[in-house]
Amino acid sequence: MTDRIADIWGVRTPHAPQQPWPVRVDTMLDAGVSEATVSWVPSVCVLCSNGCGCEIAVADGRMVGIRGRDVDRVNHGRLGPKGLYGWQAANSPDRLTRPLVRRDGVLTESTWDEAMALITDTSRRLLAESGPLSHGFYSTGQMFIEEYYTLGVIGKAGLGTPHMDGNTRLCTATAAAAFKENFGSDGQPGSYTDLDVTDAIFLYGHNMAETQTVLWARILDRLAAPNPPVLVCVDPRRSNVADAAEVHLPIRPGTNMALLNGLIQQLIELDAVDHDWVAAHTIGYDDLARTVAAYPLDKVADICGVPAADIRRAAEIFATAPSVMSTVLQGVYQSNQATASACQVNNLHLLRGLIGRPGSGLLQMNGQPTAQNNRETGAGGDLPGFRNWDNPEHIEQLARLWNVDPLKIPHWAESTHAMQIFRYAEQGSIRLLWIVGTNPAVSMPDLARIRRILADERLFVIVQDCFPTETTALADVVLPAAMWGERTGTCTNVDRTVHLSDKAVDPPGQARSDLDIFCDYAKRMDLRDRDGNPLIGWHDAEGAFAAWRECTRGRPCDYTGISYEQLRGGGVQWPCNDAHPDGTERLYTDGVFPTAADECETYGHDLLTGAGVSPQQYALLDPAGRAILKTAHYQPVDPTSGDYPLALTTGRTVYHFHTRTKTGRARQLNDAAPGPWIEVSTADATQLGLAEGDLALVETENGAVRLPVRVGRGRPGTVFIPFHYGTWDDSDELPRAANELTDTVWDPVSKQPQFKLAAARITRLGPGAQPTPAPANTASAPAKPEPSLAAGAGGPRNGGA
Ligand SMILES: Nc1nc2c(c(=O)[nH]1)N[C@H]1C(S)=C(S)[C@@H](COP(=O)(O)OP(=O)(O)OC[C@H]3O[C@@H](n4cnc5c(=O)[nH]c(N)nc54)[C@H](O)[C@@H]3O)O[C@H]1N2
Ligand SMILES: Nc1nc2c(c(=O)[nH]1)N[C@H]1C(S)=C(S)[C@@H](COP(=O)(O)OP(=O)(O)OC[C@H]3O[C@@H](n4cnc5c(=O)[nH]c(N)nc54)[C@H](O)[C@@H]3O)O[C@H]1N2
Ligand code: SF4
Ligand SMILES: [Mo]
Repeated sequence: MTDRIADIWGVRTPHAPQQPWPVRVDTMLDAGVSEATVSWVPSVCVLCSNGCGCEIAVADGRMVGIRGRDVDRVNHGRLGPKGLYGWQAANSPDRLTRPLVRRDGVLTESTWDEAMALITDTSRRLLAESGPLSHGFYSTGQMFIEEYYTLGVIGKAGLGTPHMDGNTRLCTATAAAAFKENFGSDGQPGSYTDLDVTDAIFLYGHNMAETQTVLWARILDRLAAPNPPVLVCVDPRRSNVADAAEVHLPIRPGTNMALLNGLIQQLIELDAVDHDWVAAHTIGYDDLARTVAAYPLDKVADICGVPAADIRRAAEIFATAPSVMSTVLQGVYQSNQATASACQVNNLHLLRGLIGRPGSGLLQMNGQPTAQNNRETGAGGDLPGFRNWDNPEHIEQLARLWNVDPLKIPHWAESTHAMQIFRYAEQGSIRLLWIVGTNPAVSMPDLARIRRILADERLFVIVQDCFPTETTALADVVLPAAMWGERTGTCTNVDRTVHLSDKAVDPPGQARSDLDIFCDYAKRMDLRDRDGNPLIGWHDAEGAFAAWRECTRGRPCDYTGISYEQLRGGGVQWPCNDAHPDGTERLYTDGVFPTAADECETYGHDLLTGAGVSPQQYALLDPAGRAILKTAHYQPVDPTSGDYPLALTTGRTVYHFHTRTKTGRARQLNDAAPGPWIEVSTADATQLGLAEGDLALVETENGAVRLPVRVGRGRPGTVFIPFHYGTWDDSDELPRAANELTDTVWDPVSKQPQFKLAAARITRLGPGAQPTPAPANTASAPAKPEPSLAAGAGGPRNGGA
């Protein structure tokens, strides 16, 4: 194998439109292990939403390697750096192997019986004292369908608490919200195969080169062949995506909405609207046209801080390309006016009817491997099967399915979003908080506050994880969870491809699967249905999957035709049912959307204020299968303020996944990006007297961190910090997490926090002792290549496997 730390996307296998993407099988095995002597277990990589099919190499009951699955529709055998190296974390010696219980202030090894008894005693006492509103669940985008669905039924039909959400709120709540607002329901319309034939690709706030590396390889392979697509990149950073783009719009952070309203205005001015299609398949055109008329080119260029000619060129590409794919991610979802902006990308496609056709569609990207499933199954803020909180018939359907009183299902209001769950915990009304598969003590905004909430004596905190983390350190009970590869389950990637991940090895020590833990809780709590039968009537993954399938019958995400057996042959796209036994490549091919009042997942919201549309108002609107064009005016935010003159954005580097509980334990990945940094533009560096490698103090109103400086290629006035680095492996514990700095602010519609906007200032502390540990081959590349920086990613200390 080549050094896939240095060579992030692997060798090019060019492919022209209409030709299948060639197969290239990427393999990584432990030193001394040969392919011939291992057994291979089918699985799917869970280190991002791309969902690359893979096989886990097993020898002597241990995971010893991985390879991409050649037959899989998602990756045709490829894996990226995280997929190739990240699995090694499973074998890390510091896995959690026993439940821990806090005694006299100290987390102490315990037994499952003792830990579960403590949990159920506390749970029963709080239910008796103050009812289900005392319980909150904060889960993840990284479990399997079977686990989410079980958790959702426990919370919604067993306990009856509305306080359930996932870290998916931080991740892709906006993707779901935008689909619901425009199309009536969540559900990704497009397919990855669209990228194989499309003429133009627009990437909005999406650094795909680092965050979905295999999908980016698919695009690079088109760029290396005849008739490549034209790329447009909207991102304040100079990423590898920006480098490959024909047009790069490095807009001022927070101005997406102005840009998108401007692009729509241009589209209308260029007379590129397909008026027949719009009349037949949408409502709301006149309002939209009236609103965007206020966004002429020069005004938008001024707001966004990019040349008018470049915006015009981007609009012309969108207006004239025979087919267009758009992708949207955190530069939109975690920025100003998240849902409103994401909706404008949907609108652009609707205006030209570029949806549901080969080469034309949308990826309102997911981030986490199974974020989609949290949204589908109802473990978070949504009802299972994309059902509508405000539709009594949808609640009835669930009550019948679960055989419980409809009043048990807490549907008097939309369920509580993550930021509000933490607020209730802070105020003391939530007194039991069960955290599963997420590390909020690093990943939530304003960490000083989050630590204070979790450490409060009044709050009983359960944390279910595979590793010790900054969050387990604050728990009252820690439950050791089986990892990927140590249990069976299914998940769905961003183009609706469902994969099965089979159990390859046993979990270490006493660790148990999340599914087993939830079933055990339900049993010990004696949760029952209306007839006195156990509420959770299944005991293993396949049983849970069968129950989930029934829940999806007749819904947009119909899984009824999918079996484990079928999935062992490779991924299948939902809906898959009697009518579509092999799955469905694209949604909305007939231009009919799930907006009918009895079908839709929401009646919608005002995009500026988040105020809900009532059932009566929706009935008057009566979209009846037509998509809804909706917009709002740009609301200016100033991401800077007097004492804090810089706009701080945060995000990712290619070599790490989130809070690094996995990638930080894989030697190759950790060596490639061993510590955090702050990226400063050349102009700002000059003004502040900062040089590459200096140590700087970065402050916002919320906190301060000390970081080495990378003089990079970003937009003047904007600085960037990767958010991966907490403190678990940091001996001197300097405050260094990006979220020490971020604000508690969220989008009014999707309730997704704004991680991409904080006002900051930087002060030089002095020269640093070491070179800045930022990779030199990605968006964090230095403005001036220096030989001393060759030791960045791919350098001598980072030799591949
Ligand atoms: N290597 C790696 N890959 C991952 C992950 C990971 O942790 N590491 N995590 C996965 C997950 S859960 C997610 S959600 C995705 C996230 O994937 P991305 O969204 O691609 O990643 P980010 O780095 O968070 O943000 C993308 C870009 O948004 C830009 N941005 C900031 N503010 C604005 C703005 O106002 N407007 C615009 N247009 N752009 C702006 C930033 O400059 C940044 O380059 O990645 C997934 N893949
Ligand atoms: N400043 C800033 N903050 C951000 C972001 C940003 O761009 N900037 N991005 C946000 C986004 S998009 C996301 S998705 C979040 C991610 O934030 P987190 O969810 O906190 O990140 P992870 O490190 O993935 O945490 C997952 C935890 O689950 C554990 N785990 C993994 N697999 C399993 C499993 O199967 N079972 C159980 N029980 N545990 C498991 C891991 O060990 C880890 O501790 O961060 C958000 N925070
Ligand atoms: S692109 Fe995502 S799913 Fe594929 S190997 Fe990389 S991390 Fe895994
Ligand atoms: Mo995410």
